[in-house]
Amino acid sequence: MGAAAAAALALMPALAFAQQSSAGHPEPGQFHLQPSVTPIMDSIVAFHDGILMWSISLIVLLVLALLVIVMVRFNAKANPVPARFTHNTLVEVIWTVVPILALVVIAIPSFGVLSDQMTMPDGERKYLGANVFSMGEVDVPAPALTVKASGEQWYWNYEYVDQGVAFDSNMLNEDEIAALKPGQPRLLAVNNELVVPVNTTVRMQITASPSGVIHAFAVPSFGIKVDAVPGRLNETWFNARETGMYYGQCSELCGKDHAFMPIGVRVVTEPEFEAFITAFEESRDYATAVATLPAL
Ligand SMILES: [Cu+2]
Repeated sequence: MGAAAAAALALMPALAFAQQSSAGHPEPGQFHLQPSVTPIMDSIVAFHDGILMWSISLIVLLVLALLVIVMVRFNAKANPVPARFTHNTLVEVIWTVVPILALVVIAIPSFGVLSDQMTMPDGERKYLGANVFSMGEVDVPAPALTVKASGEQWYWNYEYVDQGVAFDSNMLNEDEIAALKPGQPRLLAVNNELVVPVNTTVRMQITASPSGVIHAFAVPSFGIKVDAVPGRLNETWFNARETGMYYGQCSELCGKDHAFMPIGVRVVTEPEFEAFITAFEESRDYATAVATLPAL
């Protein structure tokens, strides 16, 4: 009892911290989704916290209640002579139709969110945002930047397509983090972050090296996860409303270093991004360009 209370107390600060934090990476003790900074992730959080949690909670309670009734009323002691019937049409219709209705209710907002994720904004289409039962009320501007992410073995290569500049992004080991970027999360920090502007729609083109394997590009705070397939260009988009560092990981079992090819996206202000991309275009050197940004 004492040990359980001590364990609960030990966990509480971690839970409280995880709840307040807006860090774009997982926290010890966290058990909710990572904080959202895009309209798509708003939809995913609303879908999860709303219809999905209510559905599964009610279903669990219903099944639990049925089990308790069966155990109390129909055990051998309480009910020594069981009924012999094997069919009941009404009950069979109910237990077929009710799950179908439950699936339909879940499917409607789910397909809406999926369609939002897969449809590139054109400046006119409305998105669901945090209200997955709206028929669309969130404005999203058309993409102003195109980035191609290519899954390599085992790191990511990013190309600013219209600017014609590219760079590799590799994971930092613990010694490198301590030396170069102290405080950044283990197994997520990278040497070269993908730099994008805040409040700007970014078109992400996702592929993998032609001689390579399938990876997947995923950033939880943005609500994006797209397969990176050799010879195929998949597309998705995001529009981040807060500056900061956001981390993701390869999300397709791709080989020996699958766990060690994290994705680091740094969202900066628009003037900072202008300075960065101008320096990148002129120097064609990532290190020179990133030197224009404030230290992380
Ligand atoms: Cu991979």
